[in-house]
Amino acid sequence: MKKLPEDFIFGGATAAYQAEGATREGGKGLVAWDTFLKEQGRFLADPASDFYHRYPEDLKLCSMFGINGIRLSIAWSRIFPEGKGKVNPEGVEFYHKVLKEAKDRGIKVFVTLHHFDTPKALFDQGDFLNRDNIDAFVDYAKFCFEEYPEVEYWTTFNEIYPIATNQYLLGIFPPGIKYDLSKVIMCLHNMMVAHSRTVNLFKENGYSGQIGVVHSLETKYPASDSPEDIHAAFLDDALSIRFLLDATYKGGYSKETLEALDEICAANNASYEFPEEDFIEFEKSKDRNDYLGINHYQSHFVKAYNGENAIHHNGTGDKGTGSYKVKGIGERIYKEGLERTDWDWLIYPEGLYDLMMRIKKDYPNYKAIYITENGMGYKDTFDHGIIMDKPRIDYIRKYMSSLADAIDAGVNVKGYFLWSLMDVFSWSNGYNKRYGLFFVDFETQERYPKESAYWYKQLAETKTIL
Ligand code: BGP
Repeated sequence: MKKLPEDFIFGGATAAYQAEGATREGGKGLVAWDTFLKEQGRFLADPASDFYHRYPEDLKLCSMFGINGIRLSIAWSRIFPEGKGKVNPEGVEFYHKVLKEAKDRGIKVFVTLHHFDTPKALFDQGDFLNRDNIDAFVDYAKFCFEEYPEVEYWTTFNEIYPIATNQYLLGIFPPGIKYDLSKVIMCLHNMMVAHSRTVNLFKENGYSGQIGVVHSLETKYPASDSPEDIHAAFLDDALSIRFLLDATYKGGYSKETLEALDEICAANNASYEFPEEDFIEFEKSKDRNDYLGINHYQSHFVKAYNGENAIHHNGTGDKGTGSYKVKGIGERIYKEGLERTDWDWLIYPEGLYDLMMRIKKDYPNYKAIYITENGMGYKDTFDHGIIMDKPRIDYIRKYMSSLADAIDAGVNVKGYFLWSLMDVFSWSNGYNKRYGLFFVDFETQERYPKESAYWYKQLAETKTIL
């Protein structure tokens, strides 16, 4: 039995494009995903879970199930359909209404400004590889800070690393480019500059509330004790974790991080150039982040790999079909005896504990941590309105227990947001990978609490992990 603090947030997470649906309603501008998904022909982001029309019902469910926090994102293209310039009043009003409904119910809201959905007009100009779009993002953020003083917690970006790699390494996000490490690195860096400039603006203009960033941090372990595997895990970690945490908290990249980057670039015929002035922004923002949001679902065991790039994304839930081998970095392997989901995501709760202890040690200016996403994609079965999702409950229990251990060991963790509040649309997997506490029948849009929702309610009420 483990206890969580009295003022802990037991939240649920969502994102605009995955929950709202209504992609062509209310004056919303296009995002790159709209055309990308249409071309692929597998699934679309409409209707998703129709949060655009059903947010009062979803927030009511939060209240009924003890959920005292929600993470949501503003769709940039609802506010500025073209990314900049003309404002869409209907989009602006929509988020005022959502925020009011949550406030009336006493639910704390964490608002993300960018969750994978750059407006198409800007995306087509190179997304964050184009530095003009850094200015556009900062302007959009400023507009939101002034328009929505009711927001208490702002997040600049959701998951910069998956954006960069899914867009330019795996090719599963638009524009669908594979194995271009130069683009990966420049996208990571430019988005960190956009984050840093936004934080500096927020603090220098004295807006009320808190601001932070959400990073996807998945712990890396060597597959064996061999020096080659240890080095492979170091390289994978350097690109996916150290690079971003250094930029967030150290005012620049450490020597080890840059050496790793150079080694990865040499193997991949890649290069990078970081303008000097960016480090002035990093230096100013490094102690201004009020919190770090961590999205953590899994860990990776990494083995040395010298072959050609070979990645296969398991986006269908056929267990064992995923593979990840990157030249000059390593191969992520399945470790015997460790559980994984149907989408090949390793279940390893120790990874969350190790990650948090490392942040406390290596980035002591982190101030506070929120677990902003964690959860289990699962093929739920629906039996006359009853959804028994025991594997999901076990998953949450184990990860929550790791989190409680980290708190006991002195890490300042203040809340947890389960991905996801209700079943939503999944970017590269569609609708059969469900994560919600509430089952959504995507035909009728009816919501049904799963067994996990009752379990989570008890957890939120007792603050005790049984
Ligand atoms: C994170 C994203 C979410 C969500 C989640 C689950 O990377 O921030 O938007 O989708 O992962 O991932 P998936 O839907 O691919 O299973």
